[in-house]
Amino acid sequence: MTDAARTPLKLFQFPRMFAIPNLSPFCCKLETWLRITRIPYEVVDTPDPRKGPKGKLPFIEDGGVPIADSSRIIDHLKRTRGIDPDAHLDGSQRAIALLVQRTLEEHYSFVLAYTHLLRDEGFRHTRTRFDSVPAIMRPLVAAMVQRQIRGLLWTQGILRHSDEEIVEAALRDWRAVLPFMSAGPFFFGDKPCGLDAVVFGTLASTVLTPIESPIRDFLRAEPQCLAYAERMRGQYFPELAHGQD
Ligand SMILES: N[C@@H](CCC(=O)N[C@@H](CS)C(=O)NCC(=O)O)C(=O)O
Repeated sequence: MTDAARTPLKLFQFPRMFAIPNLSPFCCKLETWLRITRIPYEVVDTPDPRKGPKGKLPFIEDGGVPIADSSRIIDHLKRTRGIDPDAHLDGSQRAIALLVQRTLEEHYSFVLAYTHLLRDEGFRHTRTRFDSVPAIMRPLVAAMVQRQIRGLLWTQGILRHSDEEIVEAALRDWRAVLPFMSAGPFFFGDKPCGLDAVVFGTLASTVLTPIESPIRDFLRAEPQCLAYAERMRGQYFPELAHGQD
């Protein structure tokens, strides 16, 4: 056994908010993947993403070595722990998994940043993440972070659209993804795989938080969707399952 396999790895992520593993879809994805694969870890609450080796969260330290980016971390753990929750997938499921992951991570996650961190309804709920900042500095830090997010979303392009257009684009993402979701218990049926961590990562933030949006309304009205999110939370994060959504 190597040193890395003996020491529990450290997972650096934003502190929890609401009754979900993490508001960040990438942090939620990685922690869910760790629970699916039963790899031991300890969480280090990290409000400031600049602490990460690539300036983003999540990141891990494995045997003292920092590794950034949820997908690279998962590849590293598959390799070093010899665990692969995707081993049972066939070629077509692997292709669907990648397309769904790209849709949710490379498009929908930007919508989440907009609805949860910029839109008034979202910011009303998420401004408490600045509570650890000294009161006198809080409005300044919150304004600075919002300015950065606005810059990121403007450069990415999403912020050049109206609120209605952003919502419509997000609904298109989910209308494309949902037909591939099985009746359960997991995305592809009886066994969990890495895609479940990705899908739960984005769904939890949308349907298991009190942040209202037309996207949340749409997804909560899709019967298999809310049941899936609640089932994933109940199975992998039973300690959160009795929270208020
Ligand atoms: N590709 C990265 C994305 C991580 C990411 O975008 N994290 C966001 C939170 S959801 C972050 O740390 N943002 C802070 C920043 O960009 O300053 C991954 O999969 O880990």
